[in-house]
Amino acid sequence: MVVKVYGPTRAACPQRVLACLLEKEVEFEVMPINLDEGEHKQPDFLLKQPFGQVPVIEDGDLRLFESRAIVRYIAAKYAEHGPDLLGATIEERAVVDQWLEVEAHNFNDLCYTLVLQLAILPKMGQPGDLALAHSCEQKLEKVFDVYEKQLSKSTYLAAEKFTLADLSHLPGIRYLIEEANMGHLVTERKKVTAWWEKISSRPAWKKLMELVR
Ligand SMILES: N[C@@H](CCC(=O)N[C@@H](CS)C(=O)NCC(=O)O)C(=O)O
Repeated sequence: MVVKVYGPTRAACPQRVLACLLEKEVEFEVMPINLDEGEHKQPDFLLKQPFGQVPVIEDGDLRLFESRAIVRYIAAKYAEHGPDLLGATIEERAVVDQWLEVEAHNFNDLCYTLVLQLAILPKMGQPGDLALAHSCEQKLEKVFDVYEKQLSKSTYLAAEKFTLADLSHLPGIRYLIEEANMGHLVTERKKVTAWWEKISSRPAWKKLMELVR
């Protein structure tokens, strides 16, 4: 059964889901949603995602939104395909969940605001708030300092192997480096640099980048 993914492939949250499907080698079909034209706020889309955001997936009778809930679902349902992204024991899964929560609550908002102010708004012809961007950058420095420490204890954030905790960071960090010119947050940290090089050179992520570009 082909999983339908609603959302533009250029947006970070759908990319989290697409990266997971590619890792797990699950067949999918992208159902394009034009954010610039506000398609995600139209009544028919709101029936799928009541908050008017992407992504949404449909897998048979199941319809699901929230990208991190979706990747957890895909990793569990398609456990027999591709690499294990969840952890093998209850304890390993708990640590993966912990770092997934860190990505969602400590990293994502700062990353999103920085990219919005430095890349997205200027592209739309609106000035970004540089003071807000600077404050987010300083806070993100601290988050990456924590990652640097963690990555000196384990090769990946939650384990010695790549998991959803790492995968979930891929879209946001790519935006920081390539769109917001914030690559120094990564390159100034040895372990974070080695980690980023490893996770962003995975075949699934490279394949997604080919689809997107
Ligand atoms: N927590 C949600 C966030 C979804 C989200 O913010 N999606 C963005 C694209 S990355 C979006 O739909 N933006 C348009 C909007 O919010 O109007 C998830 O992870 O799925």
